[in-house]
Amino acid sequence: MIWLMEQPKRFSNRLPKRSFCISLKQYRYILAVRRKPYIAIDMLGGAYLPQSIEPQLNTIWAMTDFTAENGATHCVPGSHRWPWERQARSDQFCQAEMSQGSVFFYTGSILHHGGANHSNAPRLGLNLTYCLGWLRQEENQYLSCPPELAKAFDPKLQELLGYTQGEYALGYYSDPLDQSGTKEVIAPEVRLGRTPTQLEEITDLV
Ligand SMILES: O=C(O)CCC(=O)C(=O)O
Repeated sequence: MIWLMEQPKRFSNRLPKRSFCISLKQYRYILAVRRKPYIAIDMLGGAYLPQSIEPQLNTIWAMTDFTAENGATHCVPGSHRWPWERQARSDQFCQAEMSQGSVFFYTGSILHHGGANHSNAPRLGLNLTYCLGWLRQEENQYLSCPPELAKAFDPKLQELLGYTQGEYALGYYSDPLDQSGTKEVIAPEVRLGRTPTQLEEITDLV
């Protein structure tokens, strides 16, 4: 640990850096939603960061057509520049109507909500969101995708999940059973059976 803090530059140069990672992944299966919509901002760090910093980018992939009738995502264009507490009027929302296979991009501070589904079929979407690599992810990827599972993933996906240090002192782990005192600062990739530098050889994401 002391070694790490005293030689940050040297350590830093040897490690790939993760500039962003997956924050959340979830399927949305919207049947008939008739309750009052929950209007969301996904930039959960909003209370801590200046508004000029947008730490999150979101995507929703349409697995079925997204239509006005089946509740295509509602959002308020420009609301990422609004003060945190400003409420939207219903006439300020527009809908991300799109055909199956399309993707809707919106930043973490855009006001949005899923719409009511008035059709007879479900609306299916895949919501993948990304945050800056030095932030805590919305979904705890290390529990959702523990090393036993992540080992089999493509290295680029491993990196996106967070199995790469975001910086020299962001994300290492210690071996709790080690009594030698030599395994206090281990790169996460070691749990996946490879070294950090191997990633640099196989990916251009760093
Ligand atoms: O259902 C949707 O289309 C999006 C909903 C959503 O992203 C949310 O509720 O945070």
